[in-house]
Amino acid sequence: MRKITKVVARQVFDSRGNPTVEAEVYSNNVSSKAICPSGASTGSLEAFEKRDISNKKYLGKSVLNCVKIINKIIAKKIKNQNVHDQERIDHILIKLDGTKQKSKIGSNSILAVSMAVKKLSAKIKKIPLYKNFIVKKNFKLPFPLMNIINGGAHANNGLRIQEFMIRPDSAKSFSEAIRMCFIVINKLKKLIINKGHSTSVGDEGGFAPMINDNEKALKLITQAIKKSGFINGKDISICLDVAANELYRNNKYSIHSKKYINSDLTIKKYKNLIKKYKISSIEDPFAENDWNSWNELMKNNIFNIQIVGDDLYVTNLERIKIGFLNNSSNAVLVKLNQIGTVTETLEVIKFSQLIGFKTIISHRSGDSEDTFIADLAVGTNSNQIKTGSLARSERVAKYNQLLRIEENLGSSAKMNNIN
Ligand code: 2PG
Ligand code: MG
Repeated sequence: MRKITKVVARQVFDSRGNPTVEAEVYSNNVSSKAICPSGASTGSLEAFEKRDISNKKYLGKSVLNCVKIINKIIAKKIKNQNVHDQERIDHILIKLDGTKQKSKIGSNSILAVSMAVKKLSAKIKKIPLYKNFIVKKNFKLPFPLMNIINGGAHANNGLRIQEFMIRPDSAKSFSEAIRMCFIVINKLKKLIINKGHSTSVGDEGGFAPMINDNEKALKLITQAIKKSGFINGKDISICLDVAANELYRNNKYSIHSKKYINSDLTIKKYKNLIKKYKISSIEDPFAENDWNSWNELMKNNIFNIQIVGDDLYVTNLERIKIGFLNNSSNAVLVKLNQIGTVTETLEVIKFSQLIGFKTIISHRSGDSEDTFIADLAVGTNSNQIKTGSLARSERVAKYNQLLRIEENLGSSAKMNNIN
């Protein structure tokens, strides 16, 4: 047993330049710190992110109340607790809040502390963080879902689909996976320049060229894969995050163009895209409460692609149970701050793996230098990790951490299964 002796918090900034919470947990003279990320396209049932909306000094975005809550309330509550008893500490935090969506003290106050505790426990045990989760041996590296073109709420280019990603399916090692993505990104950059577009990047580091047609983006990516000497659908496959919550109105969707169409037609158009561009994964193809359309797509999943629930599940066990019974998806996106504690996140991962869902650990569009999710992906044998492009240091930091983990594992390092 090692006791927590001190907890301090401060306001720092995320990759979009917005204030966020950093917590630092101490056991005597050893300490660890963690930073809470923040989303832009959020599910309505996500844990609540507390901000000082009436404090105009930071345009209502500061988190100074969270800092106060951690320093004055949480610190007292978890002082003297055993740093290795993550579940107990997380339950103290959950109880302290007492609301369903952690709206009283804020999921951002809670999560920053929860993650810092996990890190401190690993530090005290003198083990790498990835060894302090569920898996104890035969660690596997996740496949990167690398976001190379940004649209939707993550860029202002008019692209309707939020994330166009590539997954290096034939990679035999994590470093090879990154190399393959690196090549495609470089070829894509040239193609974008040749078309006269800007190569500036969006929130997650993917290019954000001023094209407003999904198929134009898909064509560019297909060409880049070909120019790289890879086969689309075999070496590299294209994956999408539609973030359909943002494109839903009166039971209709405006995913494929500005026009709103019903979900049957939307599914038909999805099927065409899947076939034409060999798409192997679609996240949030429908809105968070449109369970019927999710089920229709699964029933029509003739190419057996990965269907991922993000805003649908919001990393919430109860929602995943509904999705399982409803045959809504075959994979789940896992975001710590959607639920708010490390313990609840691990419960979601364990249950999802038990029912045969693929688990994909994810960053948020507002993220930081904190690399916690890289270790979490390996420590839970999650199949994939979604953490942006090979650009913007907050994204690259996670890939770099995974390269270090691969090196640390040495010859025992294996890639996870893609199917
Ligand atoms: C998503 C995420 C991360 P945000 O929709 O999957 O890519 O975006 O953090 O804005 O919700
Ligand atoms: Mg998403």
